[in-house]
Amino acid sequence: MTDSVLELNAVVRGLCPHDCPDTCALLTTVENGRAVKVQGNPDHKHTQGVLCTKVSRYTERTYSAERINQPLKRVGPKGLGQFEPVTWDEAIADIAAKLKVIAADNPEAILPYSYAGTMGWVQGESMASRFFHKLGASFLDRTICASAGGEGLNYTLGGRLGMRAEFFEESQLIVIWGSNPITSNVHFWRRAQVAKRHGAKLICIDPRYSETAEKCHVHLPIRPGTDAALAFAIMRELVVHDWLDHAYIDQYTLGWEDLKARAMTWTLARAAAVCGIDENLIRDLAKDWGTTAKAAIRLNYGMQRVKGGGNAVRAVACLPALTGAWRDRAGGLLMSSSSSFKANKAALYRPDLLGPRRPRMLNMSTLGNDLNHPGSPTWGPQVKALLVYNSNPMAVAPDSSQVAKGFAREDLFTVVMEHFLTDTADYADYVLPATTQLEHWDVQGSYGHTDLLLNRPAIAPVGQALPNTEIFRRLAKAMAYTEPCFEEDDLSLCRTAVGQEVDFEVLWTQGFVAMPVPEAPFAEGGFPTPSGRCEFVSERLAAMGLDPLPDHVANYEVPVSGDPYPLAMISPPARHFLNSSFVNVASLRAIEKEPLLEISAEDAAPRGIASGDTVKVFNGRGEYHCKAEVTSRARAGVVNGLGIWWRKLGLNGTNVNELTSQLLTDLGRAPVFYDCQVEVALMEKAEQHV
Ligand SMILES: Nc1nc2c(c(=O)[nH]1)N[C@H]1C(S)=C(S)[C@@H](COP(=O)(O)OP(=O)(O)OC[C@H]3O[C@@H](n4cnc5c(=O)[nH]c(N)nc54)[C@H](O)[C@@H]3O)O[C@H]1N2
Ligand SMILES: Nc1nc2c(c(=O)[nH]1)N[C@H]1C(S)=C(S)[C@@H](COP(=O)(O)OP(=O)(O)OC[C@H]3O[C@@H](n4cnc5c(=O)[nH]c(N)nc54)[C@H](O)[C@@H]3O)O[C@H]1N2
Ligand code: SF4
Ligand SMILES: [Mo]
Repeated sequence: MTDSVLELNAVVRGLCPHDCPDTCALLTTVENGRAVKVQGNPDHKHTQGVLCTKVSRYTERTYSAERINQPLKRVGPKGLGQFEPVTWDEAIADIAAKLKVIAADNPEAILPYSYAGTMGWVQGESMASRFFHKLGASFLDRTICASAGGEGLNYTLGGRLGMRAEFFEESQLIVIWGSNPITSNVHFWRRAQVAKRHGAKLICIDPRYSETAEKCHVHLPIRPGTDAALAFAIMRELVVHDWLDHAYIDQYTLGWEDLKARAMTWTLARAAAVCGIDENLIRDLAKDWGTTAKAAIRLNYGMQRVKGGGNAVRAVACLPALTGAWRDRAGGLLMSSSSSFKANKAALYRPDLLGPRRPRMLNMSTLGNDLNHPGSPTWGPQVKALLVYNSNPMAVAPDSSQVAKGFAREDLFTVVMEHFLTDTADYADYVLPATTQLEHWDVQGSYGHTDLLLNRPAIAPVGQALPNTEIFRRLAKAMAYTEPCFEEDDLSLCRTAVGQEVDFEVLWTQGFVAMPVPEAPFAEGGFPTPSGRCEFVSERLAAMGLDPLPDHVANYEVPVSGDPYPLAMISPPARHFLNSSFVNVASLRAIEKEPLLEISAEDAAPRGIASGDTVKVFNGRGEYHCKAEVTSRARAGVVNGLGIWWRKLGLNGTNVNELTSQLLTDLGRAPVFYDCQVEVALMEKAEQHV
């Protein structure tokens, strides 16, 4: 088997690499060397032949006239996106020369910055990690999305593991908690629909009356950051009514007496006051959870982007063990399945190239502070070079005015590998054109199901684009790195990544392979925690000086009387964008129309705001201008700023992250995007139509 030659006419098997729990299997139809159609693979049970609207239009994105198709060098001021084309040789030689000078002084002044533009194991961190390990660059703590909840799961269940997606179809109760699957997990939503048709009750817990909440039987519109309070009140009801599975608790859990003592302080009235909802909603939810067989929770990351996000996930993750819901394959909880996969990280990333060096680690979620830090003996050197790939930090990182100030530093050397001239690319000294999924090899697991998939290139690279791997290979050569690992080709990297446990032949012929995970992972305990039990109490947390039990941890920013910023703002995903990806795809932007703030009638009226008016959303960190929509999607006291728009497409060149802070969560060092107080003021009335 060798690197297959691209065929002019074919249907090519691939996988969707975007940051989405569905990880679909793709079929790309190629005619005369051009991709004409991208569809879901009907043979893959999680994809079922269906893709979301975004990726169904992948050819529009791939062949967009705005694709960067040659290396670019900055010719104007930083941030204005003024570039001239250069050759690859020139760009690589100049970048390597600059990195050598910085590294000669201290390689930790160089910082990689990447996230999940592609989640592929090969175009993600393979050759890139090798390069940065050899260089001795600073490490990046990749916390921007899932680390608070991920840690919460690790301490409670022992890993990012849970129910298998397919068995939600058999559930009788599905609690959709901090998630809007119609937007962000559409293949799960299809399964929930199957369950609903079989009589299951669907309950949604979300401050926003989301597209999903609208389709569920019950909606609990809790205040942002109050999920743990709700979970504790449910626990108390379970105790009071003895809806507990005592045998499961005795055999397979740790610390119930302590947890119970804490839960008993959470009366319905106390929780209702904290969550800002009617106590009957909580009572009924507890009864449903305590008395329904095959009861399942689909927890998602929306509820952990607040100060107490890690604790909230810990509290919710205790619920299935209390009722023994894990005993049935259609009961339990799923937040992430990513621990089901065992990428061969040592072979892929080659940490041995570090030798004895142990570079400092900088948190991607505090990029604003990090870029503006002058350096110190304890913190380490000032950041002098930033290499960005698979991410758009100017749009997605919190506290953008600080990020922009950092990126604007004249003494910062910035390289951005991208498909498009994003907000971040506008600040680059060099922009390097990267291939898309249709143009390169990759292999990848999923965080919403348990299949591993292979991606074959369907078409030749557009313009002069190169895979991330090849860009790092060329940089390694220019830096005179001679280790053979810098020569490894992408197909070989796919094999390296997968390791020995997976039959590559099956992956090769079928395009996907199921991981050998049990149907009901914790039916008989077997939690991969130190005690082997579901750990209500965690000695690992106690050893770090933290509360060993989960607790309700209030938001950093809570409304107090006389507060200049009395409204809580959350900024969840827009349906037709994926974080800040796809915002520049014209047909998708046409559906999302323009940056929008959802506001309740109660909050709009006293401010003189009507739908269509232009408003200013502001706090001590900055301001963001957008259109208002007065809607029941927003509850009183909470406004919803949807999607991550490109700043340059916003009314005043900012987006919601102009308002979010660089504070971090209780566990996992993650950002608190949905723990953010603002005020909203009318700027301009919409034109009156008569
Ligand atoms: N179309 C689309 N799909 C996406 C994305 C996208 O941008 N667009 N993003 C992808 C990424 S990166 C991720 S991480 C995943 C997961 O994405 P998530 O971050 O889980 O996003 P959603 O599924 O929209 O669910 C978030 C929901 O949580 C609600 N929420 C906000 N604060 C709270 C709270 O304090 N408590 C509770 N209970 N709910 C709260 C929001 O109103 C929202 O409806 O989705 C992925 N899928
Ligand atoms: N206010 C607010 N902010 C948020 C969130 C929120 O809910 N609210 N969500 C947060 C979450 S969950 C996440 S995961 C982060 C996401 O943050 P990011 O991971 O930065 O995601 P994207 O904004 O999609 O940007 C990814 C970029 O990678 C590029 N890309 C894609 N494939 C490739 C490739 O193969 N090679 C190269 N070189 N580039 C590629 C795309 O063109 C795109 O510009 O944002 C976070 N920011
Ligand atoms: S973004 Fe999600 S739903 Fe859409 S094709 Fe990719 S994996 Fe599937
Ligand atoms: Mo994410």
